[in-house]
Formats: sequence, structure tokens, C-alpha cells
Amino acid sequence: MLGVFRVLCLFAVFEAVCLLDTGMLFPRESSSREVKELNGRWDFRADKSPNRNQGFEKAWYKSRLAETGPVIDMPVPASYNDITQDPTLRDFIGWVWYEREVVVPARWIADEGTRVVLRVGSAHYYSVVWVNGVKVTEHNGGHLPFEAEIGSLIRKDPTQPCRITIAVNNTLTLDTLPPGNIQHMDDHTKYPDGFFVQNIYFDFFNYAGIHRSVLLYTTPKAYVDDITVVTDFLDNTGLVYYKVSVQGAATATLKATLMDKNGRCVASSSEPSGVLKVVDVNLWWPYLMHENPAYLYSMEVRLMATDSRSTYEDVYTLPVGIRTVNVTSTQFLINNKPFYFHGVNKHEDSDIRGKGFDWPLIVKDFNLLKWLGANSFRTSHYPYAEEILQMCDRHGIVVIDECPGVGIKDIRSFGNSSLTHHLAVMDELVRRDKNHASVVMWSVANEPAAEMPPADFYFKTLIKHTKALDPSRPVTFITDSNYARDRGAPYVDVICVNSYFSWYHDPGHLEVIPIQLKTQFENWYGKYQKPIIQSEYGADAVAGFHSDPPVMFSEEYQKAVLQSYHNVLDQKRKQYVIGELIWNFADFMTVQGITRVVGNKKGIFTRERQPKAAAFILKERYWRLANETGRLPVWTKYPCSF
Ligand code: BDP
Repeated sequence: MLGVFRVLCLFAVFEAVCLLDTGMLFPRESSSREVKELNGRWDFRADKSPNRNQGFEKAWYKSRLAETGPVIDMPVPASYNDITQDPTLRDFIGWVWYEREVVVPARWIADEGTRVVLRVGSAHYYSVVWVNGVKVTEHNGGHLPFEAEIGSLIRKDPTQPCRITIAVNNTLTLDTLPPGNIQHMDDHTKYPDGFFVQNIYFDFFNYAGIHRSVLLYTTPKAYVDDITVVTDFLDNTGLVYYKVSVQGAATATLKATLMDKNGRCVASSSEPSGVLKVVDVNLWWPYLMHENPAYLYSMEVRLMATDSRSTYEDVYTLPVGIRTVNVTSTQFLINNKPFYFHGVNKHEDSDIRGKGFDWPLIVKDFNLLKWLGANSFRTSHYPYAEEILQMCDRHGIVVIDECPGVGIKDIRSFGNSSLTHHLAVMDELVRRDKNHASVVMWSVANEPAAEMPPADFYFKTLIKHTKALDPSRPVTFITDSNYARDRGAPYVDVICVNSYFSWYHDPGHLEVIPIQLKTQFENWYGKYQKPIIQSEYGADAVAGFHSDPPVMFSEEYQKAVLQSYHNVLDQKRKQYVIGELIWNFADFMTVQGITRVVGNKKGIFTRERQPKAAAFILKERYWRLANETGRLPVWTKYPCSF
């Protein structure tokens, strides 16, 4: 009976209520697809006109940017804020303009059966894109990709270079995610003419610009537009439920082939949807839970279609990890085995690049996660780059995937237009990340002002919608420890609680932690009987500040806070606490303010990724937890090979 119910749930995924009508597969090269990265140096100008609107009034997109005013060099991907010595650009609010000319391979233009797609991995926050002066798309929101088919446009005049102009505006409003608002200061005895600030209610710098890769990729005219995969297993047989959607062909033949790590076919089908059965399945296991974690199959989808002009073949290969996720009232189960989250919260943040995508930083961070013995992280407080999730799939790092619903503190941000946008962002997030084995739960928001009356309807709708989008994964929202703020809690599957005892509450008093933390857990569990993750805890420590006895901001105090939390977590993890995620993996930049000394210093690593004393405490603990709850991979018997 349970089995039948599960299968119905899995099929429900394919009937999901997503309002989006196209897919957003990660661009991959194949025998039928080419990718051309447009990263590197772009021309750039910030529109510093008083209304920030000169670029549109003077149509800067119509000619080369250098013809309408001065330009500077700007790297893509990167936040623009920390690239120059200009303080007005660091703190700039409004439209900035990027431009670059591209040579498009002649064969892409010559072949009318080729689609040429321009894709932006993410740009913060609102973007408008033109090609040769013609608007091709706009996108509302950072952190998620958007694209436009530009083939017909560049074919109009193949002798012209392809000039791409992207205008990006980082202004936040009450309806954006995260929300913010602009405040004009008109008192001329205090402020210069036209002075305004952007108020935000979240604790990280609002870095802006083109944050992820811009690229062109091709597909044939008839192509694989989307693939949805949901997995299960029964005894030794893996089950891959899949659905392929096709665009550009009225009829097409399909072949889906699942291959193991050695490229051997283990199952195949010629249907656009169905189930692939894998005998003697290798399940996808988290890092430190199994000696052979993160096993990935490859699902090759091959499409053939013919129209009056031509025959098209498209090939797309998707990595697939076969695993299940379930939640009981006291446990989080991966492949029916209890999983304990011992991990971190991160940010996309580093010096110079800001939130710009950077492979060296990403690989370094994964090496640090594995060194630490972390098996999981939360994408606080927004969706991270797809390449990061691919690394999680490859290394077995479990992810709580969070949307940018952070800092929702103003009652006006609980209205209909905010909710509509929030639902659309969840659609885009689930569409992008649904096939990652590493993603085990969606987080719809962080610490909203959930005590406000409209929050009940808002979160009920949001969580219901997210569950309908993806019935195969649990949903959470992150609450602060304040027990009164529980409007989202009745609807979630897992309670995630942030608390900062002895820091924001009773600063300096380490002795309150045992009692307050115990009370926190008992209150939440008593009311909801749902498993709990300590989704944030920690303390600022300025690397190199020492004090014994410990005082706030010293490395010793950060260590002591962690140790006191760990004592209580050790009691409660035997009952219903299913995880602990330190705040934060690394120090990160914030707005300037009297509580932040060049950023938030709650990292156990510095912003340059060097360990503070707390990192060693956590490393010792995480490896002990792994020893107790999981199975260490074979290579840990040998000298460290990170
Ligand atoms: C938490 C927030 C996080 C902050 C952290 C802090 O979720 O974004 O950075 O507090 O203040 O409440 O360090």
C-alpha cells in the first residue's frame, strides 16, 4: 500500500503545478550541442545620472557603449563592487551597463536548423538584455539563470558582430527577494542633494553585477527542453522515474539510456516518460555515510525528429544519483537510513570577486568541507551556482536548497505581489535544481517576521505550492528561536531553528546556553513533534584575538559557544534533533554598521579560508559523529588526500 502511494507521489511530480513553460537544463556540450563561454573582460558603465535612467533615455543599448560615454573594464563573472577604487561604485544603487561583442561561429549562423541561446547564469537583481540593440529578454531576480534564443536575430545581418548589452539594477523593493527599500533624505541641513540609502534587513553585502557565466550554446531546432527525474528503490532494484519534454518537433522519437560509471548501459527506454529499472543498484549516499558515496549514473537522452527540411538529432546527458529521502517525526532518512546533518551554512562570498563565480574558491571550499568532516550545507540565503550543486552531487555533500526569501521583515512584503513573486522564484528554483541528488530539502525563507498576521496565509500558500511543485522532497522554513514566531511551522516537514544564545541574547553569558538551548528544543518538539535541525548557531571571532577566560569576539569565546551547544546537541540528537549547521563556514562581507567589523566574523574559517581555533573543534566533532553514525570511506585509512 505504502509502495503504491509512493509511486503515485512520484508521478505527481510530473504533473507539478509549475507555471513555467520551458525547462532550464544546465548547458552541457554533447555531439549535438556546443557551448561558448563569454566570460572575461566586458565594457562597463554605471549610470550615475540623478534618476539613474539616462541609459534608457539615451538608449545606450542602440550603439556601442563606448560611443555614448566613458567605459571601464569589468570582469564577468564578478560583483562590480570591489573591483575598482571608486567608493561610489562599491555602494552604487541603480542601473549598470555591461557590453561585449562576440564572434559567433559561422556554421551556427549558416545552419538554420541550429538554435543559438544566450544564457546568463545569474545577475543581481533585475536584468534587461539586448542583442545588436534589440531587446531579447528581461529577468526579475538574482541567483537564478535566464536565457533567450537569439538565432534569428543574429542571422538578420551575419556581417555584423553580435553585440550583447546587459543592464543590471540592484535596487531592492518591498516585493523583491530579498526585499529592501530606498529612503530619500531630504533634510538639506544634514544630507547632500539627492542623498538616498537602500535599507535592507539581511546580514550580507548586497553585491551586484553579473555573478555567473554568460554563454552562448546551441541545440538543434528540435531539442530536449527539460528532463525531470525522481528516484526510488525496492530491495536491490533502483527505479528512475523520468519525464522528457521536447520542443520544436510535433513528433519525435526518443531513447533514454542509463549508464553506470563505466559507461555500461544498465537500463533504457524509448518512451518520453516512464521508469528505468536498475538491477543491483549503486545508491547515491552522502559523504561519510557509506564507503562508496556519491555514486552517479548518466542518463543520456537522444532525440530524433524530422520536418520537411531536415532531420534533427539532439543528445543531452544528465548525471543521476539514485536515492530516497523521507522524514518521520524524529528522523531524516536517506535511503531509509537515519541521516544526521553535521555541516555548515555558507555564503557565496570572497574578496575582490564578491559573489562572482570562481572555480578556485569553490574547489578550495569543497576541500575544506571534506577536511572538516562536514556532510551537508544550507545554501543560506539564496540559490548557489549550479556548478556548486554539481560538486555536491559528485562528493556526496547534502544540500538544503534555500530561496532568497531572507529579510522579509516589513508587513508590506507579505502582500499579494510579494507572494506572487516568491511563488515564481520557487518555480524557477525547483525547475533548476530538481534533478540534483544532493538536494534533499527546499527552504522557502529565512527568519521572516512570521509573527505578523499575514504571515500565516503567506507561508501556508508558499509551502503548499512548493510541496506541489516537488512532492518528492520535504520543505522547511528557517525560524529564529523565538517560539512565538511559528506561523510557518505547522506546514513544514522539518523545523529549522536559528539561535544565538550568549551572543545576541545574554551576551557574554556562556552559562545560559545549556538551559536555553534545552528549552528551545523541548518547546518546539513539544508543540509540533517534528524533527529539528539547529540550522544556525555561532559567535563572532576576530582571527587572532585571544582571551582566557574567554570574552566575546575572541577565538576562545567562539570555541566555548560551540562546545556548550554541542553538549546539548549530543543529548537531543538521540531523540529528535537531526542536525546542526554552524553559522558560518567563513567570514563574509556585510553592510557597514556598528555591529560589524569589516563584515560578519562568525566564520570558523576567515574570509581567506584559513582556520580559526573553532574549526579544529568542529573537525574533531564531525569526524567523531561520522564514526558513530556513518561509514568512513576507504581512503580515510590513508594519509589525508584532500
Ligand atoms: C541570523 C541570520 C544570518 C546572520 C546571523 C548573524 O540568519 O543571516 O548573518 O544571524 O547575525 O539570524 O550573524
